[in-house]
Amino acid sequence: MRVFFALLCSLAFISSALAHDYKVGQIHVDHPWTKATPAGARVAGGYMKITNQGDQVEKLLSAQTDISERTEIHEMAVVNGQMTMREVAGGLVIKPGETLELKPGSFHMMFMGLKKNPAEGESFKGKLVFEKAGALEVEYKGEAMGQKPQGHHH
Ligand SMILES: [Cu+2]
Repeated sequence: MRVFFALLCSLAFISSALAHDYKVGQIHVDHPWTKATPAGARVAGGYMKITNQGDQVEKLLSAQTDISERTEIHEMAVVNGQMTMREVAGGLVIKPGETLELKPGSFHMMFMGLKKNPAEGESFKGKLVFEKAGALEVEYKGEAMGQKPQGHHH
């Protein structure tokens, strides 16, 4: 029985070490991550889940990281029948009670002018700035490269 509990405790410890989430004001940010990119890549995408637990509209105004010269907040849009991405104008809106997932093929962060290529298993620091909640320091985790390269039409 004792062994069983010890095992349970260590499993709980491992899963809490893997999950990472952050909170500022009424904003909850879950699991910021990036897809590992090959050496030489100039851009990388950043993803996470943002939940607005408040009763007012919140906006993600800007973001930055230690590994990029600048970071843009992008959305996907169809232009002339082709899927392209563009910068979100005026900040990314998160409605009260909404969980917005930044993920490949949808809203995402774009790390531009990479100073370092994020590798699988590595993490790096970043900062998110919300209109009402203010600044939040987060850590992005590098996860395995996907099978197909991301389409970039900048
Ligand atoms: Cu993009």
